[in-house]
Amino acid sequence: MRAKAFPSASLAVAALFAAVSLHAAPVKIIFDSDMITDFDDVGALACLHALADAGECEILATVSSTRGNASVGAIETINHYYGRGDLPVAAPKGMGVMGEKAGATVKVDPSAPLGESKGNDGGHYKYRKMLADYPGWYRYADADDAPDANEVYRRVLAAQPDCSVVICTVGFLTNIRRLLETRPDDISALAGRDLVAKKVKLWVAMACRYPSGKEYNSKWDAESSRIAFENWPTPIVFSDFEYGRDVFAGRAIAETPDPGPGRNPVRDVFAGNIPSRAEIAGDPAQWLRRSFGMGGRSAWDETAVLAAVRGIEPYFNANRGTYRMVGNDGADEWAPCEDGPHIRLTEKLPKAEIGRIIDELMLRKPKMPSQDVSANIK
Ligand SMILES: [Ca+2]
Repeated sequence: MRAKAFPSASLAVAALFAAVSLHAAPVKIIFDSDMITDFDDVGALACLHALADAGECEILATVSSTRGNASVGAIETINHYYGRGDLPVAAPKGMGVMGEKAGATVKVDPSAPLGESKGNDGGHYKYRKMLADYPGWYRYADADDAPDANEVYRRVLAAQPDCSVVICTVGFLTNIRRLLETRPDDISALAGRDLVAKKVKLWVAMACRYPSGKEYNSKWDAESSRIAFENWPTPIVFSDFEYGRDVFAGRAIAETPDPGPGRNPVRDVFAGNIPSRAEIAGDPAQWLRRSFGMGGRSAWDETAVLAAVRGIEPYFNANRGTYRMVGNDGADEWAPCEDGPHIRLTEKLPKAEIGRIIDELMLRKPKMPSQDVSANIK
């Protein structure tokens, strides 16, 4: 299925800048996330909802790129908090990362005690805990029970105007690969790549590592990453590992007064997973290696949401080239090229200011509180 990325990269990217710089209408977004271990995904989805509350975007679907047990339920819980509990959700079928960490080959045993020495649920603990703390806020306790991401992607895309949808991935590329490989069906007479070419105007991906190396999202399903990057028919904007690693966010919401159990899942995750200021002050270099700073957690995924909704111009410099997977062990490589199909984001606005913008979005109260929250707890 290998194909040239698109016929006129320069024209397409020029159009991209115009399109994302001058939004007259809310940006139509599909959000694709891996709520399996790390938690910048939670910040990213919170930012997306805040931007939707402000009328800057319209969220079309929120899908999981993993089969990790609580991955879909966590997305639903955050959607519910923002009054959008009815958004389409989905997960990959037949393949995809699962378990308590990206390298796991089996799913977490649902009967495993929650957080018992964190041994049974590993990095997935925070998401299993979210589902335990917010009963009644989600439909799918196991991602494998959720609809097929192929069906949701195809149904959502088919219903949208041509060249109108922005896809923002902040996890693995499993769903993107599977979508490209879909065949014509009852939803659309177009095969996956043709449907994407017709309906999608841009893919913004938190993925890859500059100038070369391995990055979590692109390496754990490397075959899907390779197929997705090589065959995607629109420009791709990358917020890569090196850009987001020293953008920090999340301490602001973590340090807000505790509203009590079961009231704010976004605050819960950041309050429960960010080291204290004193801990970081004691050994900032060690915490930086673990992707924490005084401002909170590295905000890789939140930066992708900013670029997807508000565009490149206000915040980032753009470098043209091509990201591609090399070899079979999940490594990637950036090749600069002035008419390349990809854009890599680099610092324009100081990163500390990007962190403050993200924090401000995460701190916003939902515009549409989901009724009396307690009334939804079964
Ligand atoms: Ca992620």
